Amino acid sequence: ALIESKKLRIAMQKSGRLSQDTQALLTSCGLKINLREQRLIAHVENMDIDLLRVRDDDIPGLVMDGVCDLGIVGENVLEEMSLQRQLDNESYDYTVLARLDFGGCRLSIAVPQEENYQSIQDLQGRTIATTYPRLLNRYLKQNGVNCRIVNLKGSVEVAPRAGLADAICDLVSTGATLEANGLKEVEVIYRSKAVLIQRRDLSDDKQLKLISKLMPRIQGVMQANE
Ligand code: PRT
Ligand code: ZN
Repeated sequence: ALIESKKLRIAMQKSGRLSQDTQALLTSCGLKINLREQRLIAHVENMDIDLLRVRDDDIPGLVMDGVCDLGIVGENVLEEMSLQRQLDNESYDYTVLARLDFGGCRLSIAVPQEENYQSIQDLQGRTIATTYPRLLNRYLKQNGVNCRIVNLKGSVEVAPRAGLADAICDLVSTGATLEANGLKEVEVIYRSKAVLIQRRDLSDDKQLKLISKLMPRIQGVMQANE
């Protein structure tokens, strides 16, 4: 068969903000990883595990479709994808095995600094640029606010200056990017960390046993980091 391997497949971000911490976590759990090559698949030398190194945006779908058994991804990306799949009537099943201690950030609405912002109601009828249209839409609905949402894949923070939007909804960690673009954070709509997820229909005994062996190690590594 094309997909004959019973190896446990873990999807992780290939290069980006989660890559190093993910790799460090797996290494601390005892996985001997050979990432020298810039390849899609990295074999774990001492366990029946393959690492699939992909864009973070692809990780939720790979797990929800059962193509990968585990995945490590930001809750922001995971939740946005779940909402999208729910709306599209596609499967969006997964189990969260652990909330990890890295990748922390918040998804926030920001407006130009000179704006006299009082409450979310001030955004009624305005235009907001974001990479997270469904998380934003859910928040606006919950607050009874109607906005026009402009979906941008990148450079969201320049949208107000470029005249594309009145406000933005983007990830924030230190706030330096907002500051540098003359914006101020006015609403936190979602708090995110990296999570370890498992596909719902995983039933292979060997794979389940391997996961049961890894989980206490992951908890142990996180406790040691506290
Ligand atoms: O190539 P690929 O698609 O895999 O990566 P990516 O560019 O889409 O994502 P990446 O590597 O930037 O981020 C991966 C994940 O890290 C995100 O989905 C979040 O879960 C988490 N994370 C944590 C962050 C940040 N902190 C963060 N600060 N992701 C992005 N940012 C960006 C933010 O978009 C803004 O541009 O950093 C800027 C703000 O940072 P501050 O410190 O200036 O506030
Ligand atoms: Zn991405």
